Amino acid sequence: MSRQTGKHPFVAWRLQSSCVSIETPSNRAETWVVFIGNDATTGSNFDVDPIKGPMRLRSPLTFLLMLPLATVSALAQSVTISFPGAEGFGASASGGRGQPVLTVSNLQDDGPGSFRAAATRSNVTIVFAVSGTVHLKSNMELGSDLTIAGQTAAGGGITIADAKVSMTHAHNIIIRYVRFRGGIAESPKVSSLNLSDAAHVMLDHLSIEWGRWDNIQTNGNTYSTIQNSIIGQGIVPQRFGCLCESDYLTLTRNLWIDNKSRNPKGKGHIQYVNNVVYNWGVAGYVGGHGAEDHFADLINNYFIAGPNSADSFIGEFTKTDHTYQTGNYADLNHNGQLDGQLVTDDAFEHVNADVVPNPFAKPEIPVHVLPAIEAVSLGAKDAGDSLCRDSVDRELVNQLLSYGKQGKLIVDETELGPPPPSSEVASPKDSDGDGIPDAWEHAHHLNPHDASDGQRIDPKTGYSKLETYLNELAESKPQSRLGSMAVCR
Ligand SMILES: [Ca+2]
Ligand SMILES: [Ca+2]
Ligand SMILES: [Ca+2]
Repeated sequence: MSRQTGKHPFVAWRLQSSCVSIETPSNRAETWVVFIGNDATTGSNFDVDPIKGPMRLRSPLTFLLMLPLATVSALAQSVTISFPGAEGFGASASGGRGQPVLTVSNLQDDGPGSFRAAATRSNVTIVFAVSGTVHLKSNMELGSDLTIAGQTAAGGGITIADAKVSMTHAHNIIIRYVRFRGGIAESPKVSSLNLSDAAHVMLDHLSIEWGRWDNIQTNGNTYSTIQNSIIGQGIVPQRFGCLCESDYLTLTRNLWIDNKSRNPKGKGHIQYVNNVVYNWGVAGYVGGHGAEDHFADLINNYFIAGPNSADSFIGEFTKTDHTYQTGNYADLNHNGQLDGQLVTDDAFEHVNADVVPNPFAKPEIPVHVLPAIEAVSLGAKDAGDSLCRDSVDRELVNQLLSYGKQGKLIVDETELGPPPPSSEVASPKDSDGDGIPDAWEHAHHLNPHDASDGQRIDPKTGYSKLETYLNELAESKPQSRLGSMAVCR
């Protein structure tokens, strides 16, 4: 048996490993990879689930795992993160990677070329050749193994309005740069976006507003992330942010604004990092306050009271809310300056939380943690559909930056005046319909008359050619990165 030792580039799981060449009884040489289960950061040990990635072992013993190289390659693909910048429990979602493309070409409620006809399918990536607002006539359910690439909507981007979008029992979904605004036209007691009973969902740069009960509901959700999003301006009858009842949900770098409460209400296992909460009404972050055990890590968040805010930036905890907190700030003085105070464990004990010394959450793809004050400036620049902030989102960010002076809980969106005008711009030409414009295909040595090349996975990155294009689009917002709030695609 020959032996070769060296580090395998499979670093996503931060496992030490070696390659070993073994001569099998059939004299067919196979290369195997040995994993040694020492996590470099925590000293903990993992086992390996091909869907969820490494799972924490209860045993402190180091373990050995041998897998054929071909199997390891397949596993390595399964942990390619959703896109650069994806973090937390949902960041291994692959959506419609490598699957065919469907193009939304009109703003109709249903029928060929509509959002509904495309997004209710599974095993697809959805791109937009149209921008503006889709007025849904009824609630809709998304498919599985699905990517919705809102960054492809030119001009003012895409808004889904007037009804609830759900993903009940769906799995493996990526959605980026879309506005979901149910509005007063939707049924009472529903949300704008519903992740209930869905698994492996990655939501990024969404604007989720005007939900009639909560803006978002996640009951029964597992292994998901909501990041870089605006969750705000809930409307009657309840006007709440999120009933986030999930096992392993990461909420990071979101702006929660003008919600009467539940920013969110956290039940299950909630990782809550670098969020900014502005102008809550009754309460900011709300505990699970149920008989069952709940776990939450609140790390480096900033709570800023606005005109409608009581002092209760946290509330409704019980001793079943096992809560780790560090680096959180609360600014309750409404003085137009960002000058919050560091939140102490005593503040959480005062509202009856069970303060614990260590965080529970160690997702496979960790969350990059910023100081709380940097989360505020980043949220102001980048939260929501920041490729094009419309007048609604610009107003919300202006309220945040008044640091206590401006903000309003609304009854419903009709009091805001006419809806924001949609800025419609023609999409670039995509002759073969693979989601990649001809010009980009030419520049990257693809064939603008061959739809199959967009689905091809680049072994160097783990992303399809289409995803490489989509990731580039999402990163191409130089003005918003510089702080402008009115940038359009
Ligand atoms: Ca202040
Ligand atoms: Ca193309
Ligand atoms: Ca092509």
